[in-house]
Amino acid sequence: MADTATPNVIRRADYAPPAFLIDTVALEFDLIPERTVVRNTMRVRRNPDASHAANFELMGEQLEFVGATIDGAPFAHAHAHEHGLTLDNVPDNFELTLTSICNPAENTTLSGLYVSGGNFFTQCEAEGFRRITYFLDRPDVMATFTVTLRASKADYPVLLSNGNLLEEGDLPDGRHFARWEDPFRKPSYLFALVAGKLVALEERVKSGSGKEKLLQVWVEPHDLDKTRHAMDSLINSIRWDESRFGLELDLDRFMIVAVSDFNMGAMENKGLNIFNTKYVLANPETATDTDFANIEAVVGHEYFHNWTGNRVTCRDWFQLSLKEGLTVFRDQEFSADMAGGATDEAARATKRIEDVRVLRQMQFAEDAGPMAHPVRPESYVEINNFYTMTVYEKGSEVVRMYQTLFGRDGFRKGMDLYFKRHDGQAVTCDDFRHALADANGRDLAQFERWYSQAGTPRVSVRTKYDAAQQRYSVTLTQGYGDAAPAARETQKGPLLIPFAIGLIGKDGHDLPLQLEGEARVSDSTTRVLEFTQTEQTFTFVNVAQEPLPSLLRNFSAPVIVEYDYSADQLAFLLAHDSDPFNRWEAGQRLATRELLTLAGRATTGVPLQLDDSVVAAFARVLTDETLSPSFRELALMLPSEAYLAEQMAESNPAAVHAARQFVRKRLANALRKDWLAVYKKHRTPGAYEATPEASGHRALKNLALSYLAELDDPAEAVRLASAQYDAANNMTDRSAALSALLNASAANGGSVEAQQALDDFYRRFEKEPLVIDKWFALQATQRGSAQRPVIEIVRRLMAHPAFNLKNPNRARSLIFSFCAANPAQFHAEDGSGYAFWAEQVIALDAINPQVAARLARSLELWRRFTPTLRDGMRAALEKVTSQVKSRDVREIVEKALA
Ligand code: B3K
Ligand code: ZN
Repeated sequence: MADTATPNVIRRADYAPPAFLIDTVALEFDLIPERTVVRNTMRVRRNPDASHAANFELMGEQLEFVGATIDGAPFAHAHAHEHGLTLDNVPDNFELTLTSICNPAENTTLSGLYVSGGNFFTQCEAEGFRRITYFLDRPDVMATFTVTLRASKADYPVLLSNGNLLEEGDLPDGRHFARWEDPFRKPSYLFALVAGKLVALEERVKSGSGKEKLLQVWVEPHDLDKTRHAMDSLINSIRWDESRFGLELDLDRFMIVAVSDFNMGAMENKGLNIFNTKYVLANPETATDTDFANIEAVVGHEYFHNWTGNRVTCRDWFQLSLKEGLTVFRDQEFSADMAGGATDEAARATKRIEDVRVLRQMQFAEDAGPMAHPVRPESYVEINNFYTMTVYEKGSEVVRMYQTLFGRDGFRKGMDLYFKRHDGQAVTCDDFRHALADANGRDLAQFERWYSQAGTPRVSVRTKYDAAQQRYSVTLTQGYGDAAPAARETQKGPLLIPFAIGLIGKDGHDLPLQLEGEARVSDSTTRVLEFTQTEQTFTFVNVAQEPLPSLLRNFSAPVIVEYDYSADQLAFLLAHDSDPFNRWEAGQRLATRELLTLAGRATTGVPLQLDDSVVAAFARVLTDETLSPSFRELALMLPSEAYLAEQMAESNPAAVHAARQFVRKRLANALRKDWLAVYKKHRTPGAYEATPEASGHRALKNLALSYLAELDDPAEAVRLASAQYDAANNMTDRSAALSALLNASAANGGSVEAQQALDDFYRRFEKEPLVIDKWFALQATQRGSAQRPVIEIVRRLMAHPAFNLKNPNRARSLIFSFCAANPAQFHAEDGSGYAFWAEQVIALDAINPQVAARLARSLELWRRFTPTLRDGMRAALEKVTSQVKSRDVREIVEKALA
């Protein structure tokens, strides 16, 4: 890895340790929006483990170089250039002071130091620190930081940075200062500062060893009433990491700061997490149950990074999943434990189902397209493009498989050894795997392939029952089908797949399990088979009746399972499987199969029909009051249009939409009474509670409302939705009612009730940007009709005074919602969606390349669509390619067209 110049393609194989190391950094900031002066004093020495270099190359971007001194004396041989600064012939060990100037006010990229709402914020991961000062901006250079901030006291009364506050005081001319020290060595990407007019909710807690810790959630003054949930989530995260992993908060103070202009969800800067307001601010009137759950998850995620990411960090960015996959796994387990403890399997399954749904819809799609890459990528052009579903979500599945193989205790032993070996270091995914292997006395060489092979593995299953011998054999075969070329190139051999299985008898109960060669029956009725060969047969003995297999229980590996279940067998599993995940899965398989058949018919114009047995299977779930409401909601929700389109040989969003709408209408009309009964039964009168139970009731009730809105005569649904809208004491119910009103009237080109509710919603929440984001998103994702295409509504909203392309949340709420979450409207045959997409990618490219590159990705699967759509998408991609400048967007569109 070169220290400065940015070649086109960066390769993992080229990693080399840095020629110099930086042990300490003292930063001084004179914060002025248009012209911030940064003085950076570093203790530098040659790296004994690297080859000799005469010159010291530092990275820097968009900086004005002022001057350099070495050991206190001016240094003349410093040359600033486009990518940084070169210092000729430096000594072996020296103190270097660099002074430079940057312009936070004009920084619309939201990377580096920038101004948002009149306050200063930073975002350094992955390579933003070089936009603040010249540095060895790579994660394997770790230093201790002292930071002095100076600014106008009236404009920036609060001055924050990482670690502990050493000193603060007044300066002449109405300015003041604060000095912070972070005692832990860290890479530059974890640096942060915040300055401005903010207030904090504070809480003092004692950590496991009895030390007092100060916790703060900093927000703009008018948002202080929306911080309680984030604080509670932080306290729960601290407790959970102590009890589940024995990991304690290491600083005296831990701060969360909310900012409304932010490229992603949040950032784990040491002791000073900076968050998108979306993942901090919540009260019942403004935030939905989903928002509450997301805040808990993201607060947990960033907090857990304090150990998995910060105390032990990545050697280079190819190892990103070392911290992200592991930390996503930890936040998923945290949320599951918060919902269901260690033992309530049904409550835990709700979380598991939601996570798997995201994985399958988004990561599987990524893995089948031009951006397919292994969990540990081999190369990149722009690292910010590799904060992907694969690195995060598939990375989490890879970590989960260790736990599935070794159990919770074995996994914990591995984590303990990992910290014992690597605390304070910058390491690799291999180091993590070795710790897990050594702690459990296992050879995990084959498991390495999960890190180096792209593509979604397919496991096909054949079964055979021998009644005379009472033997049941399960033959598993693994491969990749016709994965994307990038995926094929990386394939080296079979994976170690933990394949969890159960066998179900005719009465619906699990059968006892005993594998051939084993002396006795297993304690559990679920077995994790270690599937390591291309084809492998597992034989169960003493199987008294022909069983129905329950395959890949709890989704024990990120693979696609192929097995020829009949519709009746799926209905049986949906009714009886003891594994709640697979119960849900059976319903999804049943629905997917039916929907794909119907989508195929829709393309040929054959009239659609739905089998009564499918309606009956749904009716059973709907009316089964022994199932938890949240499970029923998940089971009754049809697979998304995006997921279904992805399953077709040629994606046809219009056909998928027609099929899915047909089924929704059919289920609505056939089960009308049941939907109504469920709607009434699961209301949650009284004060709002954010508990999993209450939110389960709301989810099921609002799903029922959305089905009722599909009725041929939606008058009753409109009445219910209007009444719910008016009476709602929480955002979950209010936004669900608004959505039902919009969709109930879509076919007729809109209704008075829907328009009134929309106008009311806007007036009511005009001062709440996060709620106005919902207002934009609801309109962008609504159903359209021939007389009223959604693109027209979206274009009109682009001109709304509240729209602002520079604010990523707002851009996402309107543009991304339409381009990525309204497939039937976005993929209009006339290409109007693609033309809009191209305009917006080009406009965003000039403002914020990271956000533009995300939007650019919504066309990457273009080759899989029907010919007309394919041509339209190619033209739009070509147009964008010819006009954009950023490396971020270029990488995406060039890979898409390659
Ligand atoms: N580590 C950050 C993501 C940074 C993204 C940079 N483009 C948030 C997280 O995963 O916790
Ligand atoms: Zn993370």
